[in-house]
Amino acid sequence: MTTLFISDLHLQPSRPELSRALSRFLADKAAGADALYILGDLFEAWIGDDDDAPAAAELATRLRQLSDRGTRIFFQHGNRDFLLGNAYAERCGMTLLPEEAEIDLYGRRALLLHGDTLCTEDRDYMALRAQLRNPAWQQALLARPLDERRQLAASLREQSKAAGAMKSEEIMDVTPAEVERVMAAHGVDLLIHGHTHRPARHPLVIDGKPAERIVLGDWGLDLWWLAARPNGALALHHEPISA
Ligand code: LP5
Repeated sequence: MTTLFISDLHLQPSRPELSRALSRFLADKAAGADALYILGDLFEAWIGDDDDAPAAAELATRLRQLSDRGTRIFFQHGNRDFLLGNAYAERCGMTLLPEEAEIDLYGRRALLLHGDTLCTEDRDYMALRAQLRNPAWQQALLARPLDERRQLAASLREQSKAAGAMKSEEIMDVTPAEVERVMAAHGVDLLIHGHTHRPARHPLVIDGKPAERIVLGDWGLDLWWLAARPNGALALHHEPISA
């Protein structure tokens, strides 16, 4: 019995090896797992559930197979795939999680986040995020033709890369006070998130008690996953992504 966590795969047509690595992961490591949690940025850019890209259809089939065999699959939005909706989630057999999701991990309460909301010092991003998550803006955007949405996503990526080159490493990492605040607010001693691409296990003290923040890794060179077992053991793993 095991529960697995992954995030920041950034699946994209120019990197087919990522999709192959995920297919192998689903068939081998995730087969028979109690649950698989995908904590956002599964896709490099998700422009709407009506996207006709064949890779998305193939992935839906593979996720659905895992779900049909009894592994519960949960998805939390990232800053690249916040437009992923119920239609695609249902095709995959996965349940959408809220932005801050508390779960019962074999008797221990854990908080799951994508991780971008922890970067509160990145004020330009926070302002952009408020606009991108506005439901009225999203509705209007999703009514636009697919090609137009693709172009907007590409343009946003370019602007984000240019902005990132001018930001310090500290600004793009989590704000420690925000980590403490959100963990204390949820009364948890375990936080699991992605987004920063800085995989690590950070011991903490929250409300005077030992706690931990686990950061999942992105699937750039290695595939990363966290495995949780019923006895409370947690292990952060990685393996090279083969061509
Ligand atoms: O993505 P990552 O990790 O490299 O950088 C993030 C923050 N950037 C983003 C933007 C995304 O990369 C854009 C991709 C979106 C794909 C899906 C789009 C679907 C909708 C559109 C098409 C249908 O999230 C980055 C953070 C970084 O994480 C670390 O936390 O710093 O934030 C920024 O770079 C934001 C900039 O600082 C400020 C904004 C510049 C762009 C302004 C464009 C305004 C146009 C608004 C139109 C809505």
